[in-house]
Amino acid sequence: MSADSLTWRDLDATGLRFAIVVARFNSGITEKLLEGAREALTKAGATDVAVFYVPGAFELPLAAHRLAHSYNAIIALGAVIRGETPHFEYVAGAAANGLQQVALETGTPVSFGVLTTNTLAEAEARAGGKHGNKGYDAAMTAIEMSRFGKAPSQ
Ligand code: INI
Repeated sequence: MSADSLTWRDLDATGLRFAIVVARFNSGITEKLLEGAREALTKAGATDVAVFYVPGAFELPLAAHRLAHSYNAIIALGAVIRGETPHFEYVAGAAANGLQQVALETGTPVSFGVLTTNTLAEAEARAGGKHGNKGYDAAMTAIEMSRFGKAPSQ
């Protein structure tokens, strides 16, 4: 299939198992990301979706590592907001690097639905606001990568 002909509308999540891991920190944002992820999975036909919570984005990689062998893909959701923390770079960097490491070590797709923004308003715009919903996008990426390299289903 060419890059032009594949659209998210074509993605089929039937028969796949998904784990969504949600950070409770900035829960006003992360719950909206969760709504977006659930909407995408439901639209694509997923019926096997489990949701797990961790304290903050820093904990997402360990949770993803624990779950990686039991699911077709992991969707990691969090919100790291620069204005609220002097250690923004550490938390955001640890989440990004750690989640990538889990994917590469285990071979299980881990999608990065972690907002890293300067302000709460920027996060709101990306959690169901004018810039869409990053949770929705992360779920669609998880579906696509679950199918990556595998024969199309009949
Ligand atoms: N965790 C977040 O998910 N987002 C943040 O913005 C944040 N800030 O601001 O510090 C944050 N901190 C908590 C961190 O993820 C860990 O839970 C904590 O350091 C304990 O390990």
